[in-house]
Amino acid sequence: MRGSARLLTPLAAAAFALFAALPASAVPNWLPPNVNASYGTKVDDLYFAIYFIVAAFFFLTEGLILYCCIAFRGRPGRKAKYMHGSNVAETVWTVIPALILIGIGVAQAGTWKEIRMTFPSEKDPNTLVIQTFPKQYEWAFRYAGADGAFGTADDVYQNGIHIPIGRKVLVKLSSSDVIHSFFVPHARVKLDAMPGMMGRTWFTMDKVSVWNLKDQKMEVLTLEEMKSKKVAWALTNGPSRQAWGYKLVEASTDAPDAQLKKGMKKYSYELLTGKTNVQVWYEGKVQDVPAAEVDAVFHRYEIACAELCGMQHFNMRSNVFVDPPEIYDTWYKGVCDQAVKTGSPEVTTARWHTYWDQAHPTWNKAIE
Ligand SMILES: [Cu+2]
Repeated sequence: MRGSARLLTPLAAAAFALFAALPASAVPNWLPPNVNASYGTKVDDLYFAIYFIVAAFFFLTEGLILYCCIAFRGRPGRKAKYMHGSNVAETVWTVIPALILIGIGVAQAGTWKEIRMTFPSEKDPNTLVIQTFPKQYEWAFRYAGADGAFGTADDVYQNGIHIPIGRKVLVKLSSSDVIHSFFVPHARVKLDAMPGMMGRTWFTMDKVSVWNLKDQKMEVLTLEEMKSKKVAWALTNGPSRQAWGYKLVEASTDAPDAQLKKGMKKYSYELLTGKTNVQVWYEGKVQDVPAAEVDAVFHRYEIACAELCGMQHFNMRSNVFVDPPEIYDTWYKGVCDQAVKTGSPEVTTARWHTYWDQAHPTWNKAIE
């Protein structure tokens, strides 16, 4: 046993050092920036608390296995002993995990209640209600339109969403085929879309996503931080933008990692040919500036499907654009006017009418 103890000490020290080194070097890059102002921090805090508990026990148990493999390995003259088990050991390794589980259960109860059991009232004019009705393999969204009611002729149908910065967004979702899952990593929001059931989730996003043209990277900015930047629009930003200056060039989702590592960019924004001046959002209003002065382009947050829903699941993505309030209002008025003027194509609306409006009319009613 003396030899074993000599082995155990450096092993335990190495395991502990590895574990202790992890948070400093790896944690900051693991998660995308958290822009959910309502409860995002609480989600991350719980995530890391559980992560560290699991990681500590991982190193403890794997370390013990490794130790036993080496310390009790077969040697000439050493005989295996048979034992019937130990009631003390069984009790200890049952009670400790049970207590930890209960502890986590108690610690998360308040956050669970806040996120999953309390919802912003739909009757509050400050709550933005958006419905989503995904299918294999695309996201489909619906806004109430000018009359404020769902299931009416002026509803606005979109493939991606715009939301005003800082406003509470309530998403009502279902599915018309298999189970999908509405996932906005930056907002720490995830909820399954179940056929035949309507689920609700909500969040607030308090930062705008922009693509920094100089550094070629995504940045998240508060309205205050945005004031000193000249931010232009890109083609990807929705049909009602008239001031497009750039177009988004995106590497295909199946581009090999090697190619991306060799300098191929996941995203880049190119100035549209023939553009010398572009419209930007600067100092709180829309202005016209030479393209050379532009700092950044309005960029998207990703919506992903987090449920393995079929062969093209990996491709089932969409966008959230978080807009300054004035920009959102202009966008929303634009799409509402368009919905009244031209209506939405039958191919888009038929599925909603049959499987949402007619099958479940109560889903369109505002919940207090
Ligand atoms: Cu899906």
